[in-house]
Amino acid sequence: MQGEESVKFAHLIEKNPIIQKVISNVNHELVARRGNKPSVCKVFLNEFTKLKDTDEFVFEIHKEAKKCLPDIIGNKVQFVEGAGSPDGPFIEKYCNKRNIGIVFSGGPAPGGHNVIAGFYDAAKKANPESRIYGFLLGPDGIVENEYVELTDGIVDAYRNLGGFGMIKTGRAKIDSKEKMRLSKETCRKLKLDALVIVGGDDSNTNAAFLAQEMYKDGIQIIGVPKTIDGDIQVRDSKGTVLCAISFGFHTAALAFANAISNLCTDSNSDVKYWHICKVMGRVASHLALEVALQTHANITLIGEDLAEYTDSRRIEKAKKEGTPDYMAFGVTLRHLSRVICDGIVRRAAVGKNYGVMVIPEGILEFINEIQVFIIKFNTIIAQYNSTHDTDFHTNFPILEDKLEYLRRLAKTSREEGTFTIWNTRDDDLFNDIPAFFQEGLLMERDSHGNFQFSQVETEKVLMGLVKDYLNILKEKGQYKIGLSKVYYAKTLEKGNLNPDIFGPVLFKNYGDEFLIVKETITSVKTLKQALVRDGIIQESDKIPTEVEKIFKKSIPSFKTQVHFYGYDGRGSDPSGFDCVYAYNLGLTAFSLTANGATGQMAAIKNLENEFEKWEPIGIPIAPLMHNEERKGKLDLVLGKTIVDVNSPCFQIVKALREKWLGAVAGEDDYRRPGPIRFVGKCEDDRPLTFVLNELAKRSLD
Ligand code: FBP
Repeated sequence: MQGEESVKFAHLIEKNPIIQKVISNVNHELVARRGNKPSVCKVFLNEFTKLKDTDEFVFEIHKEAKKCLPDIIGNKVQFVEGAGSPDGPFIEKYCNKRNIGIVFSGGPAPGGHNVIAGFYDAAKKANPESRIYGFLLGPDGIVENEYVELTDGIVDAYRNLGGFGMIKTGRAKIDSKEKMRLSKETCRKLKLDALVIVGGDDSNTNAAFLAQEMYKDGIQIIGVPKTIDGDIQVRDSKGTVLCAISFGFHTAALAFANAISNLCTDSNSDVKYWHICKVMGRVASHLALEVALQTHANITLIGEDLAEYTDSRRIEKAKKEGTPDYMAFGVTLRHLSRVICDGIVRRAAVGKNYGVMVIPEGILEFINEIQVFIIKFNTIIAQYNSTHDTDFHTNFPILEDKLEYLRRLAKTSREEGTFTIWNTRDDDLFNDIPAFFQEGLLMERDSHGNFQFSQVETEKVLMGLVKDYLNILKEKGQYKIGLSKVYYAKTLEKGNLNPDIFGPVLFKNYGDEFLIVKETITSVKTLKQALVRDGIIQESDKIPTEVEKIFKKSIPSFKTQVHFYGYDGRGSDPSGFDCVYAYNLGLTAFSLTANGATGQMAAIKNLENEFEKWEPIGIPIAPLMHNEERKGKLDLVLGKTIVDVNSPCFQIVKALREKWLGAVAGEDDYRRPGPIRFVGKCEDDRPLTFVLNELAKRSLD
């Protein structure tokens, strides 16, 4: 029931066009975005484009890829070139009336709508009669023949806008004979000439298998590299970069960086919290690395860096003893928590008991003991499913059931004495882990067999250990807040006390800019003992109020605020870079289609350089594939690219780590990336990670 007031205001809205404009969802930003025309690569200024195969780039071909994808394994890298003044047959073929399907697959990534817009514009320009079908809700739309025919109205409404709202997305995989049969049926019903799959590594893997399967039917399959994770990067076997990054990465990183930069400002103002920011990126830490460069947060963990860690003391000891020590390689959760605590304690010592820490979502993948658990569970679950021809997660729906099954495995291993994948030691170690984390590790994998890191509260696990260790350090008197010498002197002088008399008794570094209370002074009681022992006060005296105040100020309390940056960045409106990049990917995908390619992925070479140097290309997907463990067995997939710890951009971050930690007196080195812009130039109008790689390459060459 509408109240009288609501009716009154409903009338007001109805009658007042200015109010209507203010509350309309079509605001200035939306109109400007929709009206923005992304720049196109020079080659697309030609009326027609053609493809030129090149042998310049070579790949190491996996024998399984050769066996499974025979019709597309011989594909070459293709440059998109202007077709000049082509002959009649070329024009006829190029401008053929086509039916083409397009689908989003996997998580949203900013720029997706521009891929469709670029593709749609090019297809309609070649032949306005061509029909473009958008399959709904991801690959399931192909299997179930659920689609919408795209029109100017639909496409125009989403130009330069974030999300995948136009046709939605889904994570299904066309991985069974039945799904393949149904997909072919859809293609037949719609008389499709081609299908464009806009997706990540797994979706492009799927694209290669579809290309092979539909090769004889003459249906072309083209992939487009999408994912905010930034883990689709293509190099040939000589290391030449063919695709520096997928679209969506830049915007997501900027969105995270902007929010995290605001936390740096808050933390530095309110000086009481450590902000713990988990950022998306299923496995690779590319997003965290870019955020580090964008914000200069105090601590940024990079998973790939942790995996490289070697404990030189342990290695030395093992060498002397003549026994290998496998635990000397890679970081354990406990060790990592110690490294984090070291940073926190050092900042506190200069009065900064606050800061900002960035944790990549996939960090667990790089932690020794967790990686072992993940691999073991993948195998155990796969073995269970194939032996019992049923589903592990359906049969053991709750954690207790799963743990009971593991206990039984450990018991069998103990009683039968044979080596099995799960023994008593594994069981004991696993039982030391908090229940919520056990549940996370045993969770169902996604349709592609990936561990779902976004569902696990990684930061909770890590910060639990950090808090425990900080408490130990606090009890030992090693975690203290450093107090400025000036503040100390002023406080004591207010009580008519001589700072130089109390200073040497209270502090271990009296004379420094930031004073740290001695480790032995951890309570009011030990404070009094120290003062009495040095003859500053008598046993019967009270501790002077100002001295007690100084002591209390030195006692830290570790307060955190935890944030997760993922879905918000994925849903952001695209940056100028992603608007232009994605639109040109759409144009490239059409050029590949119009020129008869299949099993190719649209890409832009030289993305790390100025726009004028961008070169649209087609990359063969099959030669990029290799075998990887998925759901406990080896599968042929397109490999993910993780952070290269030898890359200049990582080395630059490493070189600046100490500066950004800011464990020295003075202001922190925080950087303000600012909000996402879709037009205009600035230094971060491309991802800083590859700008730095390129700049370093140029100056080191
Ligand atoms: P894609 O690889 O499909 O682009 O998705 C990436 C991602 O956003 C990861 O960063 C994250 O771990 C995952 O998707 C989250 O998955 P979901 O959307 O199923 O929660």
